Amino acid sequence: MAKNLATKILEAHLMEGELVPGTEIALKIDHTLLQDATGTMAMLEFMAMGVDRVKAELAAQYIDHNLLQTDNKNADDHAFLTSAAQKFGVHLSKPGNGVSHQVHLERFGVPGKTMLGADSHTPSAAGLSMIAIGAGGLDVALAMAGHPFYLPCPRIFGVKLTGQLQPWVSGKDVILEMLRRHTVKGGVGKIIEYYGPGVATLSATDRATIGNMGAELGATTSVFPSDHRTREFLEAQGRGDVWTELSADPGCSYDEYDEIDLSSLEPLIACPTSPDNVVPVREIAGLKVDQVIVGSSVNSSFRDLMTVCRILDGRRVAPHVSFNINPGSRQVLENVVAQGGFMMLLLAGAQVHQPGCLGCIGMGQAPGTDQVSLRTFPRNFPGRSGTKGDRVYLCSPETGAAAGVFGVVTDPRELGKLMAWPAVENPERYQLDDSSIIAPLPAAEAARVEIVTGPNIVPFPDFEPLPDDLSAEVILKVGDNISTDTIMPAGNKVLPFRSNIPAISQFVFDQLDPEFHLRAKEKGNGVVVGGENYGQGSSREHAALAPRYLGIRAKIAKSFARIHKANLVNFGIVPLSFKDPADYDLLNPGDKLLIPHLRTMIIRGAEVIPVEVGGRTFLTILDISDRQRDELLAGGTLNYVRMQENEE
Ligand code: MIC
Repeated sequence: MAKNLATKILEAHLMEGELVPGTEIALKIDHTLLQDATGTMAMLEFMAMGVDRVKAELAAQYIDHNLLQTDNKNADDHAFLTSAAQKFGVHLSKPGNGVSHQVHLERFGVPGKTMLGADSHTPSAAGLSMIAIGAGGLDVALAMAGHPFYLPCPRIFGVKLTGQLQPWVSGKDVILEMLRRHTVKGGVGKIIEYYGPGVATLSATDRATIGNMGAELGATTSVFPSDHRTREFLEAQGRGDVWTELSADPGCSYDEYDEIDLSSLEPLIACPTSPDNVVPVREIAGLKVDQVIVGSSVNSSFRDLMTVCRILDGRRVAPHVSFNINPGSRQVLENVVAQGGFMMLLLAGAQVHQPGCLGCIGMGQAPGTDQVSLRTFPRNFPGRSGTKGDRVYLCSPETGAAAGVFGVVTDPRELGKLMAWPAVENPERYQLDDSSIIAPLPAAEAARVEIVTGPNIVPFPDFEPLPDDLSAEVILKVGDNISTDTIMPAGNKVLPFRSNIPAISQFVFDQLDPEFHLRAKEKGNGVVVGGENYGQGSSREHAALAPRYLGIRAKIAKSFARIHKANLVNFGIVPLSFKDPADYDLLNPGDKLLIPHLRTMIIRGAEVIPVEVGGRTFLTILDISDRQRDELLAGGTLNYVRMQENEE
């Protein structure tokens, strides 16, 4: 039977279950990816499993998020991660070497492999035809320890690409078009597979852009065929030997279809405050722009930055615009420098920063009050930039550069009146430099490495098993599409506490309700009520772990985002969805809920869980696997894994 590519890669890695959408499957994971913001906790979790050395084929730890060193904390975390990477056999990419996704593409990615990353943008590796999935740190720690990754089997959504992008339109516009059509919920439970004649017109790094922001569609991941464009990129990286050709069988089918004629796309922009709030750039043309940032985890490749360099070459950025460049990697920066791009940026008045995530995760670069910021980043959830009431727009490097030149939002095709389309391609052979990647030590030497834990590394909290009757109070009620940025903010004030749960828990829901943490702790057992797509966005498990630390025992929502739901179970929070979404309207903060015999019901496999409130009963659904039920009962996955190990 003719098969699509996603199915072929999944089949080659299937360890348990069958490829029936919605049922639980277990996948063998080849590569693991950690970054520093989620990685300190994941590394502590890995250590708690008592495994001597990583068992995945390749494990990489990147330091790319917490780059500001305003006190000891981030530097302590870097030292901890460096020593742990050495001890356990993990490649360590040093601060300043670049964003995990870009560096992994450059130096480690292999077509047809699976990867699990503690970062929702891990699917950037779609650029090299990997099935790369974002997950909570604990799931990645388990994969590092050799466990398979469990997930609901996704549906495969085939998107046929035809035609060719017009000048001044690029990969970002393709994914913005997907978001315009399908919204931030459109990819939930799906792998998006791109196919068709238009694919060959996109470079590996364009494909990475599209894969990266598949996360914004809520997709499990995205995948592209591995073809001559993939080989071209790998050869340019001196890694042509890892290339293999991969494609869907002719005549295969998909669970769902869409088609994009690349020739018909125009420059698009996502308006505040959601990545799916997409309009053509021309519709908001003329809006005064205060800040532009090109780069970070998406649109930070050589092609993207060099395109901006060429646009700015011989021009000056408008005087009122702060124009910033965040290179995706040291390699990108070195190659831009080698081709004279750096000088073009400097002479144009751009601020060039070190390679890393930076403003994308609120590590600096926050815009001023009411300022309009155009960013090539993947997300613009409220307050994510670090500024309350921020006005962040997401766009392509071309649109960002046009705003830099004209000082107002401008359709980049207007640049065509000033200059020819630069048509930049990635280099045929990159200048290579792996001096900022520390390779794993041989096992004997690794065994002698001492793990460095500074005062910022606080041990993982213990959680008790689930009680039989759960009585809890509604602490907060929120609306639809609440992102993990709202639940557990990032930014330079909060991120340094990622390895200190008691400290970070004080910031839970800080934007909406600064008293949340006090109330939750005071009440003992708490519940949060949410709308649709609750917990979308980042993979940060702290959005489950910190609320659990504060006593949140259940979340009741209309629906959940995939990674957040898995994280809730991992830390013993019961994810219940309303059977009748209208019951959402009946609940209010302060309501006292009782779920009698919750534990017994979970043991019996009950899917419908009645909840009592003020003399009424409403029904909720617990849609999780049998394995997840055991984890909930144990008080979380770590407790469950430890229990199993003790039994063996
Ligand atoms: C994000 O874009 O939100 C991040 C920063 O990459 C996060 C990771 C984090 O919260 O540390 C993600 O998407 O997983």
